[in-house]
Amino acid sequence: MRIDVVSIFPSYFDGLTLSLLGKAQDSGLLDLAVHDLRDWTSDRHRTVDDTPYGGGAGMVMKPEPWGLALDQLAGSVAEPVDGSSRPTIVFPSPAGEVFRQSTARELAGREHLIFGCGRYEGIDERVFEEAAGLGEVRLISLGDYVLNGGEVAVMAMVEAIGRLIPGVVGNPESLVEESHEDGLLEYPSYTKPSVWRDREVPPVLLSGNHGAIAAWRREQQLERTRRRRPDLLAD
Ligand code: 6GU
Repeated sequence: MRIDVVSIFPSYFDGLTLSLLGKAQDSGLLDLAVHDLRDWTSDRHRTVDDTPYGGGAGMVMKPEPWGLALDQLAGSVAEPVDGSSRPTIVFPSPAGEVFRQSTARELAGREHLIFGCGRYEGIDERVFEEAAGLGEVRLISLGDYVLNGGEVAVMAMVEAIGRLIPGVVGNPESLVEESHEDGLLEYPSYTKPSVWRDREVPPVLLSGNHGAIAAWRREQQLERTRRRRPDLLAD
């Protein structure tokens, strides 16, 4: 899978070379490139923002550098004649659809993702219209709170998507048992010692009875989900 990220703070993404996603890049499962939006400016100050038409607080990202960046990156991956590999272009935005495990799964199936990180009050709206001519455009939010820019949101999305690429997580079974994969929160985990500071591991886990263990874990998943995230059970 190819992922391009465009940002005015490319060094935010240095962390993605660590751990599992770093290995995925080394082994060629993930081809991740981070780009500085200012590379597509042509003025001496490498300007990426300007004041909003109609007035108001803050600055808006200018369309020209975004247009050039997306033109170049959308055309950067060899494409079959049927156009089936048009990129999916994701703009992180608190005004977008909420990012879920199902969103990560869907995007992990794409050949080419481009993430465009906005800052300030956002990107000139015409950039989204223009991008729709280059690929499938998605505005995606991490949740109902405000970040200073899209970078941290994109890091979260790339990590959630990247680990779903086949081969990135060593033991695929560990993916199946996680929170949200079956719509429920994960069951609690314990390891040795069986007694720690007078706290005992639930005896069923030491019983060797696999049926009883599976039933207990399911019960724990349901109980936790009811208590912490009743909204998940309503869905
Ligand atoms: Cl994707 N971007 C920003 N700037 N703030 C957010 C967000 C995204 N998701 C939640 N808050």
